[in-house]
Amino acid sequence: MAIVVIRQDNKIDVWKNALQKADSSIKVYSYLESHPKDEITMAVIWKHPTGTLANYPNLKCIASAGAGVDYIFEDNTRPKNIPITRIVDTFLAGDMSEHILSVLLAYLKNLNIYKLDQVAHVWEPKSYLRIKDVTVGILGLGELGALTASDLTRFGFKVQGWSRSKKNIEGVRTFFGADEQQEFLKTTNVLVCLLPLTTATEGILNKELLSQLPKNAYVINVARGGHLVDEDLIDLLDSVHLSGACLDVYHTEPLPKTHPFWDHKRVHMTPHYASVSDTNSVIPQIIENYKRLNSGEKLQNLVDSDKGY
Ligand code: NDP
Ligand code: OXD
Repeated sequence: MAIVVIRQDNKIDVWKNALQKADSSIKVYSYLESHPKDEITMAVIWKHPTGTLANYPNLKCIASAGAGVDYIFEDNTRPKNIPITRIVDTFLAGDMSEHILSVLLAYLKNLNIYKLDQVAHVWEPKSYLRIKDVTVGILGLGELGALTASDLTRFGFKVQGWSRSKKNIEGVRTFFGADEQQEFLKTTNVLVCLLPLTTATEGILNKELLSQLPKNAYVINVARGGHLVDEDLIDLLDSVHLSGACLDVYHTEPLPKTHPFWDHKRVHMTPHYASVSDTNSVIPQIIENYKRLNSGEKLQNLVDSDKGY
């Protein structure tokens, strides 16, 4: 029994060492080194190369090193009948909430526009918005959306959220299902996407949906690039139906240099770094699941393969 870490970024040794340090009795390998494939029972992965999961005949669990699992379902060569777990973590949720608060304040007070003005040596005071006058609408009221929603109410924002099933969050107006989506959209000034990417949510941020937001609405996508129809966003920004957008995630990451978002004045970009799994905080839940796997106990933070999240 052993763990393999599979990821293509430069954090593979950080994860391998952190797992090893957390419990030195567990054998942990990087998929890049020579290792006994038939010993591997758990794969701790993040955006793995397609096909690599099929190399492990005794794999019993796929553990996503992040909250999202869309990239796992995209790999049709993955072993299908084993559990998938994901990260649920207070720092991951808190960091996302702080990111969204920062983006909101920059939007209200025109900070991104002033940065462009500064570069162009332009002195042009602009009217600003107040927190109390803005309704933030969050698509997805799960681990990240629910915390963000309640945090924002404490700062004085009016907050509403939309999810698949009905939620009760103090101070937050909640909507659910297709029937309640229209009312949610037409009363939202800043739309935040915190949905998982699934077959049901792919392309959800399209012209039809975004046009239902009031004129001058602002869009924040921190979920996945696949939620957004890029051309529809650009059309609605150019026709000034939307006042701007802040994006952290993209169809292709890194975003290709020729993509129109780079030079669009009303698109503000961050490089998929809104909220990142902190090994110190999340390794214990992975180790705990490894132990449960070995003792046959129910795993934590299981993904529902039928729902895709
Ligand atoms: P959760 O699974 O906890 O929550 C998902 C929410 O979306 C739930 O409220 C769920 O409804 C709702 N939802 C799912 N499908 C639908 C649907 N078809 N219609 C309406 N509502 C739906 O996810 P997290 O909050 O942990 O994470 C959300 C996403 O954030 C991740 O999947 C990931 O893509 C992204 N993320 C981005 C990061 C970044 O740095 N940019 C960092 C971490 C995550 P219900 O509760 O009723 O099931
Ligand atoms: C995640 C992410 O899903 O970082 O955790 O996007």
